[in-house]
Amino acid sequence: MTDMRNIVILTGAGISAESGIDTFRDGGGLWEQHRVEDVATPEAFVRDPDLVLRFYDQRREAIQAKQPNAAHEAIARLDAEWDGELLVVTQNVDDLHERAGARRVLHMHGTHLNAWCTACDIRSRWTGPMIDRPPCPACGTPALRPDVVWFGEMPYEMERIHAALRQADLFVSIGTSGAVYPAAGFVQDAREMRVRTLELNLEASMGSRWFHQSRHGPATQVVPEWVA
Ligand code: BJW
Repeated sequence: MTDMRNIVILTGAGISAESGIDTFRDGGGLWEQHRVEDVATPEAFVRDPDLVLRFYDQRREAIQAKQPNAAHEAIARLDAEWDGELLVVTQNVDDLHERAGARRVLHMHGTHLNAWCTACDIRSRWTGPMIDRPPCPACGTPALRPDVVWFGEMPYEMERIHAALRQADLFVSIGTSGAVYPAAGFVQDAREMRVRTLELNLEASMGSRWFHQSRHGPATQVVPEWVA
């Protein structure tokens, strides 16, 4: 990495898999237990809010019991030591990057630690359940939803992500299937901007062919090896 100064790292569910958090599309993953249209779209929330809130309450509780793994720790180390620009763009709603100590983290699909009030549009820290329709801490209306990005909604901070990609020398994608846009398109965006690209994933992903280089293996192995 000697000739690299500015790095953008994209992470997906695979980086948290070895912490015991289910991925979405692997065998036994979340979408085998729930149809995506039933739990991860705004239409689903209108149709059956109890089902959606229960799904996210369970995941929020499960995530809080998990710990960062060696891959999160390696990225946190890199973040602390890297004096060039670095941005970790995570699709994950868990906070394992932050709990490992990473500082430069952007949650493009939101975070399980926030509630978003659909009445007053204020986001607030929220670690408890939402199924009992608690009032919004800002306006008092019982209209909270998880502050996560569902299909058909605009991911967060796209301008900041593209600005970081434009400045980048290296784009690294870790533990994501390349099935969900716009994140799946970042590698092509990076290539168009002549940014070097590297994929670290358990196995070949839908996007593998776009990367200059791919290294396959569990994140707890390949990420610390790459950072070292
Ligand atoms: C390991 C490992 C180990 C395992 N070590 N690796 C056609 C029709 C309809 C819509 C579209 C369409 N074409 C495109 C779209 C848009 C749509 C989309 O992409 N759909 C696709 C399904 C085709 N995208 C959107 O709607 C997005 N918004 C958007 O585009 O806005 C534009 C817009 C314009 C104008 C008006 C309005 C909007 C929003 C996408 C939101 C995604 N949300 C979710 C849920 C978030 C909340 C939650 O967590 O519940 O985000 S879905 C889910 O998928 C979650 C993830 O962040 C995301 C990506 O999943 P990820 O991380 O890649 O996980 P997996 O399971 O897929 O892969 C895991 C990988 O890890 C695998 O490769 C394993 O091999 C690997 N792995 N163990 C290393 N130990």
